[in-house]
Amino acid sequence: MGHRENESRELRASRVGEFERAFAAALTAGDEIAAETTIREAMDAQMTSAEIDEKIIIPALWLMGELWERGEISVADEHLATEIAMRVLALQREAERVVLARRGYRVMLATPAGERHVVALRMVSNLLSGAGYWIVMLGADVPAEALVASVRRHRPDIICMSATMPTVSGQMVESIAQVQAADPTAQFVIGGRGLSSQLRSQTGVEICNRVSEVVEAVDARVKRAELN
Ligand code: B12
Repeated sequence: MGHRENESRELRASRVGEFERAFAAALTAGDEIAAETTIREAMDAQMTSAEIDEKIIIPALWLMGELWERGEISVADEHLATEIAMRVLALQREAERVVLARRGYRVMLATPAGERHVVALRMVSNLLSGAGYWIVMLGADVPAEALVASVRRHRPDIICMSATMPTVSGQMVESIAQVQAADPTAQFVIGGRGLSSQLRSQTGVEICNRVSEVVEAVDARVKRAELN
């Protein structure tokens, strides 16, 4: 095993250890909010449900049992801790339900004609796919007509585009206009330093400043489309 790999394992193990200690402290204090916050952080750190169960919740419950045996906490404290642990399990189930619900939605990704910068688009793809969305990645340099044809074929719920070069902003405007002409309900989430102010006031278009905003933006657009 390489040095780097060893280091990242150690880092992960130390984070898991931190979650375990924080969760055990929350159970000992009967603090449901702190317990929930710790589990949300563990989920955000990409821990699976099995890892959260085995490495955080179960060890904390063992500790509660030991504290009770030693007479350091009352039976009521132990019951409260178990009740909090059960509520946290419901939280895990809810998070899984949200991921499964997103599987039913397709997000198409592309950059407009002339745009070859795709690092942001790849990050967006990873974030959306990790959140459960079904990705249709067209990649870089997609002309407006080709995008329209692909939208007709794959029927995405949302289209994400990125423009880094200010010179391609016009192409982005053109792509959005052509897709909206073919499907007036089309929804866009876009970003990139090349976007012009013209795009800021367009209907059906949401602008993000950071890749980390994309899941929330797509969630909101999908919900809005469902309500219409
Ligand atoms: C990597 C890179 C390349 C690579 C791209 C490889 C690839 N496969 O992507 C290559 C070498 C091919 C390249 C080529 C060129 N590049 Co270049 N490139 C870069 C570089 C170093 C990094 C860009 C990047 O990927 N950043 C990482 C992303 C994640 O960050 P970001 O773009 O800032 O995105 C943030 C937000 O805008 C937002 N965001 C962006 N898009 C989206 C989309 C959505 C949906 C969401 C939610 C958010 C979002 O999220 C990010 C923050 O969280 C930049 C340097 C720089 N300062 O940016 C130059 C840079 C962008 N390139 C530049 C230039 C000039 C070129 C070339 C013209 C060079 C040449 N003469 O050939 C060509 C043009 C190619 C083309 N037609 O597109 C200039 C652009 C200047 C300008 N404003 O016009 C820069 C700024 C370098 C510089 N300082 O001069 N480049």
